[in-house]
Amino acid sequence: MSNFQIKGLANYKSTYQKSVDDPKAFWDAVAAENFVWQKKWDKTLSWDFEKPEVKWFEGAKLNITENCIDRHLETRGDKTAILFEPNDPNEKALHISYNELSDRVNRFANVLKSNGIAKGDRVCIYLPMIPELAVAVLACARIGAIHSVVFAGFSSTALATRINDSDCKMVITSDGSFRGDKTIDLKSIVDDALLDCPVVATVLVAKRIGSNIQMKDGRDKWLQPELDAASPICPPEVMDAEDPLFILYTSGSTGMPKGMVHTTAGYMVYTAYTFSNVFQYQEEDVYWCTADIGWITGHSYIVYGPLANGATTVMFEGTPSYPDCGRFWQIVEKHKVNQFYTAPTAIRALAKESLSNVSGHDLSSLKVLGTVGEPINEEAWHWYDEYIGKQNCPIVDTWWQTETGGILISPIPNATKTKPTYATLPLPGIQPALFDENGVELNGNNQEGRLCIKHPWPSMARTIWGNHNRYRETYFSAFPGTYFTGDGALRDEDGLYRITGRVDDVIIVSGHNLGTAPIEDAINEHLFVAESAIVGYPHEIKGSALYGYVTLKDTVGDMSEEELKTEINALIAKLIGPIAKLDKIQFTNGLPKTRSGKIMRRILRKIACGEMDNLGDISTLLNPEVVESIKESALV
Ligand code: 7RM
Repeated sequence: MSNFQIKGLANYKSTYQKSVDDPKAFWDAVAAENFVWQKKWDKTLSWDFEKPEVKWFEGAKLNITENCIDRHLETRGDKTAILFEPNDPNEKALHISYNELSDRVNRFANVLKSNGIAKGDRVCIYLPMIPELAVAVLACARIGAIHSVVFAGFSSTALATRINDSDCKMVITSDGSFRGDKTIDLKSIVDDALLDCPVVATVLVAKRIGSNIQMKDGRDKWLQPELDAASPICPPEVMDAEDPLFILYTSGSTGMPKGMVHTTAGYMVYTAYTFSNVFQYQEEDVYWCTADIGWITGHSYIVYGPLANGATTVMFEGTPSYPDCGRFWQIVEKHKVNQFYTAPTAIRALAKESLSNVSGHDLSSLKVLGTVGEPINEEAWHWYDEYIGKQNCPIVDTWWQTETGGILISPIPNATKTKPTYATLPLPGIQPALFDENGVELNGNNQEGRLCIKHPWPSMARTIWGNHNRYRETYFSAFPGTYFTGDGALRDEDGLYRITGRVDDVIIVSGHNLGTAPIEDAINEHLFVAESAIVGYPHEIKGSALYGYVTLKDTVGDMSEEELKTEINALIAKLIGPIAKLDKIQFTNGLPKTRSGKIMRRILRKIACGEMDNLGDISTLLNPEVVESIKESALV
């Protein structure tokens, strides 16, 4: 892979420059030299951000599973492709080799076919983090069916909405799932959802927990007997570069979830390229991303990116706190994990616990640490650096979105420097720009504005399933001619980017623009604070005032709530300025979060504004129960 991995700052700079000067030539070379194609493309790129329309590698023919599986069999057939670590530490880990993965994917692909699934059909996958999930994803890709993975923590209502939006003909699920010391009855959630899904003809059921479930005649089938009867050979479907590979739903600020559509060739090229560079994966390494495959992070950096590189990718079924808060570190030690990729919310949760959870484990295999999903605060960044990385592992703070398909802004270990709370520099091919509210581009360094991307990259989503208008309006209308991310960012004196959060999280207090993230950072610096969230509420004089929700650690010494409030405000005044002091502070047992760990400020904002009865759908939250207790003691 000659031009694949960047080493050294000079190489980063020259590679980046080339990618901006001549994006087509740059991606042409990356795509030509590092993948197998059934036919090469006629045209590298055509694009129009007004329509908007983007096409990469038009005319090419390929199948992504040939790149993720078949091409590795000769040299890496016995190498572990997927290393499955079960929920229960006493259950044996499973090393699935590339040969075995090939066998499983081909059989599964044949099962899809024999159950009436053909190229272009949509298949909903609602599975826990077990090998069947990755295999089902790849089996769809093998035959050109469009997978729509729905995170197996979503409710039956949320599942039905997603199944119907894209008219899925089949659902793949399991009898249930293990999560910590609980089991979840997935099949009955599917049964409930399907009361409202007329198009679904078949449900394939993987056996995981061995519970006694209802099987509906003519619709439901156990997966294993089907796999056993299927042939282990299924020729890969010939796909066009721009054929859809998958749909993945992401929640908008309002209304229906958006079914982001990703296509085949560009997504493959970009996820493989960025995986290789951001994690600096080497042939013998073991790579672990703790995300769920139900999110884009799992699609791109558990399944497709790593497998396209012939990597060993860990799939963990369980949770960071079972059987205790040392589980992540125990797994790192057990499998000698080299690259570890997780979310700030997990880091903060574990940092809150006793250090003895970490210190008992040998973490010396680690080379690169990653974070994704939300801005990481200073305190969490330093804890990760010091206690997990032993100040010897670069932290790649990777900024990207479901819509972007792959990482756009991130440090590259051994090439570019890290800076706490900064995603730092754009990866090759990415042209970020900052704009002010009036649509004027902010040139030069030391600027803060709305983050846009000026030129297409191969893995950008091409549309919203069934609603191209919404795609245009959401991403291409605020700043015509560019892709608008919805995030704010600042560019420091050296040109490094720090993502400040969603732009709708900006609060204007007495004419001062305040980002929620820096205030939360300041609060989180307090020794006794575990986590916090800031929202604005209307104020007669200031326009908006600040309401802080603060979760404390288990130990707060002998301080009273009043003393704590005073100290928190003193800290904010010191770190940001008196203007950012909170008008109200409510101590909470937890903060409402999405299943992927993002704080739901929308709900907190409504509570702070006294709009308790109008919180919208909270059923898809990770912890809907905290909303009740926050409402009860709200300061309104
Ligand atoms: C990969 C993923 C996307 C939103 C995005 C940001 C936020 C993600 C970072 C981040 C600060 C980061 N996809 N975000 N990564 N903010 N630093 N490194 O999370 O579609 O689920 O979310 O997440 O606001 O727009 S996502």
